[in-house]
Amino acid sequence: MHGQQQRIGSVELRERMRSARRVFVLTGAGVSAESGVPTFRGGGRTAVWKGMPFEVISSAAMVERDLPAVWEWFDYRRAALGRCRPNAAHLALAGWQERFGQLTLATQNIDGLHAAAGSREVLELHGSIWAARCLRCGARADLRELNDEDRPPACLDCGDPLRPDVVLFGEALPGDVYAAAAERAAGCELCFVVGTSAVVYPAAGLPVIARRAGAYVVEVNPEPTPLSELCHETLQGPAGEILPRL
Ligand code: BV8
Ligand code: ZN
Repeated sequence: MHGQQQRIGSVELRERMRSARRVFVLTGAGVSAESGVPTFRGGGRTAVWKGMPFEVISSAAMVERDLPAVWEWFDYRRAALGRCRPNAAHLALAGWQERFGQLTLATQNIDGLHAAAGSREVLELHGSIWAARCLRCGARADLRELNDEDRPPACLDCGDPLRPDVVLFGEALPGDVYAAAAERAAGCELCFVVGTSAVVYPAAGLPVIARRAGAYVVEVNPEPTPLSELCHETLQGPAGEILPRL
């Protein structure tokens, strides 16, 4: 179909989208699915790599036990991501920056595709696959610029091993990023929950904060999630088809 596609969502949602000034969006792996990035859960399956559920390989315990294996897992995913481009969902959300007075985009994704689509000041709750940090001194490195084939690579400041700068299971989220997201969630009028299975905490608690503070909460996902009941409205379908029509 060409031209303007038919709008979706309730009359109430359209009215709220017209009047809302503060909008909060939480995204998960599903927003990148149409870019070819595999999700972790959904469709009744959970990701496994070399026989390990991803909660095992992506864990704080595995950094202690086998850091080279953790690097191998993230190198594999980074290589696959190099071929992925932002999709219509990322682009629609980037366009929302101009549409609403204050748009806060918080993502659980580490793929950097929101920024690639033009979103600014993305709150990356789980870090970035394109960054590394030193186990000893905490210095950060941009993996797009680091020329070190060793695994683990060495810190340019102190020589100690680097690790991927992502939040693994059993690790705290960056406090300032989470605090900023929680504050914006508590202050928003309209909250969208897009492409997340909503089972990983504390990120999945952000829409709950928004709802308790009085926001209108809308879910975009082809499947129901534990948060669906809490939402005022659920728009069932792929984010790349739904978001451009809102
Ligand atoms: C912490 C980076 C404490 C690494 C990831 C409360 C209760 C129970 C357990 C806990 C709890 N609080 C904390 C925990 C423990 C744990 C947790 O939540 N476990 C769960 C699983 C039971 N949480 C933690 O460990 C967190 N840390 O609590 O720290 C602490 C405090 C102080 C000091 C020390 C410690 C840290 C969690 C971070 C984990 N890191 N990512 C990596 O990528 O390898 S998590 C991982 O899941 C993903 O990376 C992603 O970030 C996250 C969430 O997944 P989703 O984005 O939702 O993706 P998923 O695949 O699950 O779902 C895809 C969805 O998309 C589906 O619903 C599908 O239907 C939909 N979809 C598909 N196609 C489309 C679509 N939607 C739209 N359009 C489409 N086309
Ligand atoms: Zn260092």
